[in-house]
Amino acid sequence: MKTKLLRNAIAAVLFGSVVMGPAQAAHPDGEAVTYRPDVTFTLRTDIADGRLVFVGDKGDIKGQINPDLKVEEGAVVQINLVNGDGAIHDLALPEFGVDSDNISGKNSSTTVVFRADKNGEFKYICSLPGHVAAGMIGKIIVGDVKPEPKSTALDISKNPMEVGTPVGKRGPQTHKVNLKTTEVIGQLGDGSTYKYWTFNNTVPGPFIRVRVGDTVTVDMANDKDSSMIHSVDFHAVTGPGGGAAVTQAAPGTSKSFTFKALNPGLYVYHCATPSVAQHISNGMYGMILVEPEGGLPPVDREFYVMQGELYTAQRHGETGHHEFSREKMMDEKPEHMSFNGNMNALTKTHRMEAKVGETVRIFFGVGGPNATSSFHVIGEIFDRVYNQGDLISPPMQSVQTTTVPAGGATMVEFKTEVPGKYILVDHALARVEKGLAGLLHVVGDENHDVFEAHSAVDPNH
Ligand SMILES: [Cu+2]
Repeated sequence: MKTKLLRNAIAAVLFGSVVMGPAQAAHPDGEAVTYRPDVTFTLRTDIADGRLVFVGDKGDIKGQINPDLKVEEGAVVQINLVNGDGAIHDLALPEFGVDSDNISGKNSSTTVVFRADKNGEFKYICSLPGHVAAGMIGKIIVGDVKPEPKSTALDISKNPMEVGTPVGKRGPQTHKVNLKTTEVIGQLGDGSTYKYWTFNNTVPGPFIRVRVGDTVTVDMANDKDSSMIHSVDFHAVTGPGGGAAVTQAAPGTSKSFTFKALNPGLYVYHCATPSVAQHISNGMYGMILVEPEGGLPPVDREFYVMQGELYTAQRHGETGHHEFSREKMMDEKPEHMSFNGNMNALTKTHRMEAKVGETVRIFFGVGGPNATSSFHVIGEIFDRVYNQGDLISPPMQSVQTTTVPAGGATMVEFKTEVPGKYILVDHALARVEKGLAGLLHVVGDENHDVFEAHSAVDPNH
């Protein structure tokens, strides 16, 4: 039974009980849980002063013994339990009907998810005989929680609606692209910051849109307040370093070059100054679209979305300033993953919206520097995938998930049929818990021919 509850809880996190239903089995009286928890805690079992205890493992409760867990009423709460002492333990919240699997090996772990659907103080315990008496009991306090202070740092997140102007039927032209490289303290999540390195103060940098045959002059200025040399390598450029060989600019200096866009396609650009992986991770990437002759077919909505990773000494979810960790980068173990620069970019800050019946196009790229994305929109099927950003070959059709390599891109299109919230993810879904999610809100009339709910659709989903 416990195994079943755990499996249901995980399924609830990944898929939402709107789809999966069984999450309700874990708490028959409660509301369904949603795809992403509102708040996550990690507790580690330990022995302290001769007692068995839970110790906060991350974030604001780090190091506290049997910490108070404070959550808002109605929040979907995830608690991860890590076995720190090697004895058999579990995690139970009897007032919410929650009881995890038993875990016994040192560093084994389990997870429970539930909705804190009533106000008040409740207990969390280890339900093994004698363990409460030995000290494994703490409080969860539901209600009246002050929201995390909003960071006042610069919002570096890129607005996904800033996609430039379609080229249409015009002939070749010349363009000037101005890029300014900066190093700025930006908002990472609620109450946390990071020193981003950017093109034009956003992550990703500007979406550049030209036509095949166009001649483009890139003027790149490195801010005088920078501490690093920066540069730019366009994957759309045929020439030394994609431009990086002629744009290594010291702080306060500028570099320039001109190229002809020979191949249509959707291309990544990025800084290419050592350590290149660090410059990219810190935010120095963007995309350039080279439209084919005659332009792309018109659609109703276009969005610009890029995936990236941050490697920090501090753990994901901690408040305060986060600092780069070279060690974690070399191990390819990111703490944070995001669409469009930070944790809130496409879930809270920028609202991507389409109406039922509209055609949506997403220009999707991976800055990386390291992870390949399994790009997927939950509840939608890509009608067309311009695989690898290839705009010449006929697109793939009716695709669920498409792989996008680091330093690569794809263009996907689909028609919306049913209103709701559609979640953009990398289907390597552990990454959702590192911040990698975006929402597409589809508004309009129900379409019961295509989808009919037989229970209430969770408004938070
Ligand atoms: Cu750089």
